[in-house]
Amino acid sequence: MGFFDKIKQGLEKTRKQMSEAFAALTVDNEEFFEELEEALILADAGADTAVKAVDELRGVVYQKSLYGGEQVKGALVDILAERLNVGDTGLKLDTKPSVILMVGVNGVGKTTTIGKLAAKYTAEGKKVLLAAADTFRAAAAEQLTVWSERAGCEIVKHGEGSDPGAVVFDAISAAKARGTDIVIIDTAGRLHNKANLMNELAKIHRIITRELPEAALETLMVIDATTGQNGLIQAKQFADTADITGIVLTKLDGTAKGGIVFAIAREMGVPVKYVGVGEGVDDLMPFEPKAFAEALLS
Ligand SMILES: Nc1nc2c(ncn2[C@@H]2O[C@H](COP(=O)(O)OP(=O)(O)OP(=O)(O)O)[C@@H](O)[C@H]2O)c(=O)[nH]1
Ligand SMILES: [Mg+2]
Repeated sequence: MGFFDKIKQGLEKTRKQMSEAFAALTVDNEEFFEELEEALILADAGADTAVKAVDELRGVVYQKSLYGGEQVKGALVDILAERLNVGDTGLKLDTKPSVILMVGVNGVGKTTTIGKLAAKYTAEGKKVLLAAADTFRAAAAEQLTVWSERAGCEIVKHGEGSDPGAVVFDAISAAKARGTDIVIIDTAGRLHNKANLMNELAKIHRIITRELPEAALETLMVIDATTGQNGLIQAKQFADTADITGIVLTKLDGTAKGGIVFAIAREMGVPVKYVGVGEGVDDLMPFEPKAFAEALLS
């Protein structure tokens, strides 16, 4: 299944809301615009995005005398895609080694996303090394080990309760010694308290930039789409600590809140780079604004 179909399937619930709005288009334009705005808000796009996108669409529809579902959809796709264009959606991993640091609150899908990325890059012939820097729970390293075996890549781990910074240090040393292409670091989503967690992340970040000052570093914030606006509020607190370079939006399958991508683009100002559309190893898709907007309205 290609990008478009996977996304389409994942966005089924959000798409349903949008297509109900489009059903009103044939009845009366004003009713359609109202329903569209409501559908966008229901999809958690945020009131600001909903109002502005619909205003813009209203202007284009009247100005260009657009007529019928397909023409209006085409215009809306362009408007929505434009709102998602907040930066390069590709991962910049052009040094050897380069580093991906995965952060986010507990349960959002950090470890799973790392597993999927590890499998993808390993299949592309890259030498990948995972760093199990979530030492808070013993199960965390075990879960990452399973993914490393599945992907066929290496892993560096220490015992439960050990210093995450030490894991990162060891992983980087190993990467330098072994000619690793990509180091992917898993972090805890929860510690004894939040200050603790933020300190830990800051420390990990310092170790990476000290040990690999020239390396390409992607700090990816993972957000669970099913938590909608709440997830975004939590994510913003993390963003204050870590220098986020991209977002991974997980669990887009089975949520009616797919519109959250618009709120993320607007409020984080950082591009969504990947989306998770399931628990399987292949269920991670590079994010493409236009294809996403098209899938949303298809
Ligand atoms: N449906 C669906 N489930 C997902 C997706 N990504 C992750 N999950 C599931 O979400 C749950 C939590 O995923 P983890 O990868 O363990 O999350 P985490 O952020 O590492 O969690 P902590 O280590 O506790 O902070 C697991 O059951 C995953 O299978 C996705 O894109 N779609
Ligand atoms: Mg985890």
